[in-house]
Amino acid sequence: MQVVLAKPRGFCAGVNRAISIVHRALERFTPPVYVLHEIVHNTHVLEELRHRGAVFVEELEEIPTGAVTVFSAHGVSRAVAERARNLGLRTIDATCPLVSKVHRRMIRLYDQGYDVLVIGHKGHPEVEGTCGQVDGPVAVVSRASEIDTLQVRDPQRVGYVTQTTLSVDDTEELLKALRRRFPQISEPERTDICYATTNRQAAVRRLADQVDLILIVGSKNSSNSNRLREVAQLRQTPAYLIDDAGEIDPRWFAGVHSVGISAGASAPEHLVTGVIDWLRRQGPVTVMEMEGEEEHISFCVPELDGEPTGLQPGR
Ligand code: 0CH
Ligand code: SF4
Repeated sequence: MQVVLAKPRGFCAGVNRAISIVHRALERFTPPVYVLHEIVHNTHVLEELRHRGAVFVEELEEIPTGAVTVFSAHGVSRAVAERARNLGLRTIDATCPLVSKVHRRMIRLYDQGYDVLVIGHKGHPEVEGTCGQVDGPVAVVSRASEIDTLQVRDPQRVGYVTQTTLSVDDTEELLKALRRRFPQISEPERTDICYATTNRQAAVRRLADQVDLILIVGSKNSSNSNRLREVAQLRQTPAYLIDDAGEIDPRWFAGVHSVGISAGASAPEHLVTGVIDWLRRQGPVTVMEMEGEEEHISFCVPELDGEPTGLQPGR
């Protein structure tokens, strides 16, 4: 079996930073450290952090007053940040700086009187956090078919922001439809889909042309990991999203001579190694990494040596 590893794959700068913030909070403050929502959408990351004293909750009301509370990489609404303050929580913001950048643009457009559309998956925490940067109602657009029926105050003053982990191809199609309906729409210089999402999808697109089967390592609720699986499937290459090697079904490999492996932005590299080890146990394999984009982006991790000061939403 020939194994080809996608490049780039796995952890992005925002995920590295968010996980490091939880580690640092656990070192600086007495555990438990609470995290509102999964810090990133990966079951293995959560398991490891739980083991060290992190407690993941979905509601602020589950957190005792005064407890150190980290907001996840996906970001939170202003209302959530304010409620946390009112509940006396000591908050630390692990929102990816690229998501915060989207928040700032959302606020700017809204303050300038635009109707802002949020392009993304309804109910996803990042989309909820982005919508919740402004007070007024915000329309979330998930597919092009929703565009015709959108109600706006002034078609000349419409803007949009997007979720950072969308499908590059689907979004381009959706934006074409949006530009047809609102030719004056205010656009960012480039979409808010981040570098990591773009690079990982491009790598899987190329990988899909080289191999018989693709395995994407990532959790089922990870939006960007699901998009990677779809990219492969759109190229007619069978692809499966797996949390780890334990989810591999040997029947997938009938007639397969080459397998590509990638990992979502929230999936640790040791899980990819685990998949390669599983393949080695089935028979001889050669492993190579494809040529691809070198990523040099990293975000600094706050020191956390003072008292957690809380989040100034959208600033
Ligand atoms: O892909 P999603 O947004 O579901 O999140 P993840 O799997 O936790 O990956 C990190 C992205 C965080 C926000 O952009
Ligand atoms: Fe940030 Fe992009 Fe990673 Fe999301 S996927 S955490 S926006 S770098």
